[in-house]
Amino acid sequence: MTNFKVGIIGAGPSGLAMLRAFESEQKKGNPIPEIKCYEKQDNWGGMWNYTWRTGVGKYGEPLHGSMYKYLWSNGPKECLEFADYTFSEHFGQSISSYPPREVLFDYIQGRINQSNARDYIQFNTVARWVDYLEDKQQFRVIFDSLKDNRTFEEYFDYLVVGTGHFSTPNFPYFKGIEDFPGAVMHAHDFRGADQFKDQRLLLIGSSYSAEDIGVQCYKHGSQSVTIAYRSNPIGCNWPEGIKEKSLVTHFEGSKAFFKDGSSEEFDAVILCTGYQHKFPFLPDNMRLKTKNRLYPDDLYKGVVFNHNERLLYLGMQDQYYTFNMFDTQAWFARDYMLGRIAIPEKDSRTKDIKKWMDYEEKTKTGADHVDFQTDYIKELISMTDYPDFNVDKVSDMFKSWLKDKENNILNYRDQVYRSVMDGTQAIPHHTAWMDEMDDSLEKYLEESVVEKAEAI
Ligand code: FAD
Ligand code: NA7
Repeated sequence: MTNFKVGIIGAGPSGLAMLRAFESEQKKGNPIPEIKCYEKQDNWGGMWNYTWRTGVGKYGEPLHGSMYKYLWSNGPKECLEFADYTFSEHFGQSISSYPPREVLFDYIQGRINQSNARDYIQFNTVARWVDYLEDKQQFRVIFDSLKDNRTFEEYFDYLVVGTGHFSTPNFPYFKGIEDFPGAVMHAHDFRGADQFKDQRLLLIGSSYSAEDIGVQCYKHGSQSVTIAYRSNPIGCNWPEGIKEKSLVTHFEGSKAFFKDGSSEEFDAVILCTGYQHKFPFLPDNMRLKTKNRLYPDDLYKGVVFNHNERLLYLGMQDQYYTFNMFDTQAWFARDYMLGRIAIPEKDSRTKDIKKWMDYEEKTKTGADHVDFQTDYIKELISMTDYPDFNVDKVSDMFKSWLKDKENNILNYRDQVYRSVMDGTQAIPHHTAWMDEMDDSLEKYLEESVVEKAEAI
């Protein structure tokens, strides 16, 4: 059955994967439902659509972006590569394994530009509220068209939420922080390391944001970087100038006090304390309530909302795999909506969710987490015609990446990997990552060409 209507909220990598999944079906000559996608920003790409703004966007909406200048991929690109559109196909040459932000954005756009996906997307349009009409078995969604300041509503048989979950800060309070004289911000508002040059920087949190913002600031000339952890230190081989400490207990002026009894003066504080899953457009009974974990509760196969089978979520997991995981979810979502995948009754779904959550509970190390997400993706791939790829090899690459980071956090981005999608061997970037200050697409590609020519 295809005479139904699908609404997609968000045109980041997850929302775009949903569009791509339907498009691939259409290309086979099969009918697809009526699709509409709504994106509050003026372009697609989600997090990868970088903005210099902080706080609110140009129409006064809470700003989505948490990306910053100088961000280079924090994992090998070979681990996130689309199975149906490779980096080699896009760039026509081999590139390094850890490209900068703009290069990854270009890659995302390359795939979607091959289609008429833009025709399905209404930009500058924010989902404000959703009701589920039991009698009609439809969602009524209220939108605001930001450009012309107009409210309107649409009805859908299925609703796909792809609004991301690294946008609304988790902003804990530390006693005395209100009197700290220097800059205090959350990682969400961090736009680049420049302003922290020569400063003594304190980062609170011990996950990806703390690790990467710390290393970026070190690279761009901060005087010192101190990372304060709550549960576990990151535990890399830190260079002189970066160190880890136990959690901050309180501040007195510019001095931070730590759990280990020590204290130290700082010039700036960045809270790298993670994000909240936030869905202000959804009522409580449709809202996903979870922290950042590998298997959020209430999502059958990580996608179908257990309390309303017509509500789907994409990309809500903590992420090792990203772009290709969103694809596998979108392909599953597509086939489910098209009636090709039958899902069991609620009790069985609940049991299946619990099985995965129990498995997650047993994971301890980074390698265990990678294995978990690898198994999850394998299951999804086995259910659809998403191009099969060697997920075990990708899993091995993730594990090497974890080791590379542990060994040397400053040069792991100089390592190169081989694509499992088309066998292309990445080439080293011409300049060591620590010395490369220009992260523009032009410079990156220009230099890669030189590198390639030299290699011949
Ligand atoms: P998002 O990219 O967040 O996109 C969600 C979209 O939904 C946005 O465009 C937003 O405007 C829109 N939206 C939100 N609310 C509404 C609404 N109410 N109405 C309409 N539209 C709405 N991943 C990697 O693979 N490699 C990396 O190096 C990497 N680095 C990262 C660095 C940072 C700082 C962050 C925050 C994330 C990073 N990620 C990285 C993970 C990144 O989140 C994913 O790669 C990817 O962007 C997630 O896609 P998404 O579509 O699920 O969410
Ligand atoms: P994460 O990965 O969710 O990590 C959040 C971190 O914040 C984690 O270390 C938490 O410590 C820490 N945290 C949370 N609350 C507190 C409080 N109250 N006090 C101290 N520390 C706290 O978020 P990230 O921003 O690092 O990464 C998100 C994405 O952005 C990621 O995918 C990257 O690609 C970029 P815990 O370990 O729970 O004790």
